[in-house]
Amino acid sequence: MKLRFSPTSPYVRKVRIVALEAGIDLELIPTAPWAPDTDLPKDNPLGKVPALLTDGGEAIYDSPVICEYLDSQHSGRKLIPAAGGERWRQLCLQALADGILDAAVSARIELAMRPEDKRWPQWVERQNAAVLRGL
Ligand SMILES: N[C@@H](CCC(=O)N[C@@H](CS)C(=O)NCC(=O)O)C(=O)O
Repeated sequence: MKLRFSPTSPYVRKVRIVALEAGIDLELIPTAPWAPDTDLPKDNPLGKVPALLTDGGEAIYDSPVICEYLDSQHSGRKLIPAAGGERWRQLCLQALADGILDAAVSARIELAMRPEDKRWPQWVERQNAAVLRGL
């Protein structure tokens, strides 16, 4: 399996940890999602990493879906149980972690990419507060 990845993406890091826990080797394909000439949308129309390419050539995207897919591809103890209360607890924890990442990335984009005169400090404060509550 191949993973389109960027070394700075926290979502990619999450997927790589799941792959390690599951004992699955991923071939890493360096991808710069923000590059204007990136071909990433052919594998993920949303233009985001991570995107997983299965051995059958299918593209799977959005990190929670990739994590669930990887977890289905090994015979060891499942990280995300198939059913029962523990499944919903794990999925909820993942949603919380993803929400923390969403808020942190959103604040980072505002501070690092948006022109200074167009920044919205209250937005950054709101995102940072969500990160802290989530943690
Ligand atoms: N919900 C997505 C978020 C992925 C995401 O936002 N990735 C960022 C890198 S950290 C990206 O590729 N951004 C490019 C863009 O938004 O155009 C997931 O969980 O996979």
